[in-house]
Amino acid sequence: MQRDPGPACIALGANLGDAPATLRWAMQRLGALPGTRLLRSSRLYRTAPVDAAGPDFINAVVLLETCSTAPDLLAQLLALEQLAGRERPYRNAPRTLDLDLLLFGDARIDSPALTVPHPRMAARAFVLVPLAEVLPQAVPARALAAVGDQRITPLAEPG
Ligand code: PH2
Ligand code: MG
Ligand code: MG
Repeated sequence: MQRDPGPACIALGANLGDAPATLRWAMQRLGALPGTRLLRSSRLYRTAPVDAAGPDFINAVVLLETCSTAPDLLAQLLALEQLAGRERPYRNAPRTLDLDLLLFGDARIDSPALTVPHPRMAARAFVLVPLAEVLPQAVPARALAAVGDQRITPLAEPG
């Protein structure tokens, strides 16, 4: 029997436009990518900007099972960002949709286009808190404690 390398983990973020609606749309589109299945979605969280200006962000994390390679999945993430009207006027500018590949199973990737695990994820509550909700074994308690001073609160569920 083949060993399961684990899911792909995607961080979603937005702080322009109707960010909760865009994140829900993106979750649905991620699950509809060819050869891909949405395994779990975290709640949506309102978060303070980290190393960025502008309004609060809405953030979440999803787990995917996928037949795609990591570079193919990255290209699909960028295409969805484009569909959502993403512009990049400067680094960490407010955005309609950001989709970051956090983990790709247990793969370690260090190419010019892609570093996995995501190099800054351990410093960010807006990644670790939703990731702990959907994949608790990936987030040690001391990692969560280390970002405990960053503001993050779950959004009320719609309806
Ligand atoms: N993304 C960044 C930089 N800072 N801060 C929050 N709260 N949420 C984000 O998604 C975020 C950020 C770079 O992509
Ligand atoms: Mg990002
Ligand atoms: Mg990004």
